[in-house]
Amino acid sequence: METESLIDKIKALKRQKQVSIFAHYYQPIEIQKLANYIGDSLGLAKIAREQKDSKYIILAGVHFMAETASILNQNKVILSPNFEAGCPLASFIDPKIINEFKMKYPNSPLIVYVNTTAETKANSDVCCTSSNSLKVIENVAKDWKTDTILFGPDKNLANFVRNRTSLNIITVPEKGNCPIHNFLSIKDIEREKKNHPGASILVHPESPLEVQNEADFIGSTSQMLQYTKDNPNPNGFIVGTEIGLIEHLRWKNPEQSYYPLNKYAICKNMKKINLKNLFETLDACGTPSQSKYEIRVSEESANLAIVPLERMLQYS
Ligand code: CIZ
Repeated sequence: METESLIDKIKALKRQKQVSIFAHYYQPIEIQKLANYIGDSLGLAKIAREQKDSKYIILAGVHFMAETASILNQNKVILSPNFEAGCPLASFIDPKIINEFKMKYPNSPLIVYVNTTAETKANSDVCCTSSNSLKVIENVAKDWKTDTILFGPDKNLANFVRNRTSLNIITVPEKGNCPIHNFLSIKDIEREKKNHPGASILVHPESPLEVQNEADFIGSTSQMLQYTKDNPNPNGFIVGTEIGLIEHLRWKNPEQSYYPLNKYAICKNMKKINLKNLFETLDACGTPSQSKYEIRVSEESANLAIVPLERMLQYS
């Protein structure tokens, strides 16, 4: 099918079947443009909760995002256009690894990043995102009355918080990382600074510490977006995160200039959602084929995983 006709069909089906499309900032721009809501995983999960009029929610993002939305909205049908859209960072931690660290540090709470499976969340104490990691960690230390905190699986996000608190943060496991952000380097910073003199440098806290240290601003996708609005720069912005956010910025705030810190920072998994599988998911809504796209978290896991997620929502 031609792209234009696929887009028209998606728009028509969305209206006809009362479906809301939620897209992450890292989604291909043509998917973002079809979404009812665009945001980070926390923002999308929160909006999903407040949604009253949609029968179905299609979550265009990687698997853990759809799972999180489903755990927080157990009475809603959450659909994913492609179950193969995984997150390599989430694979760095699992209940077995958690158990090893819990045996060593039995009295220390475990905070896990939202980029984790439902099983991992179910075995943790509190969850966090890159928007609220610092706030969550400080509140957990206070409430658990401890200065030793287990934190995983992203070693770079752990370094980001470690540099901003006096707490003893143990990374679980030691070397977890997002390959897209972890490969950003000082060389990228040097090259892009030369190419775009005077541009502000924004980087994601999943980037290596030496890259974070060169930034004018370190923040999550939604925080970077806000920063570009609050701090306009006629010389533009060098943006150190997945390319989807740069496409979003160019679309929504075209009066400013945005340059990728590295043009190869593309998450293959995020791009596994496309017009074709989005159309197929919409087409299946309300038919027996719907089950092929439905996110199902076991009741047991969902009831355990909702606890760290709810704690995070209270803290942030
Ligand atoms: O929380 C999210 O959605 C992720 C994974 C990154 C971000 O900064 O938005």
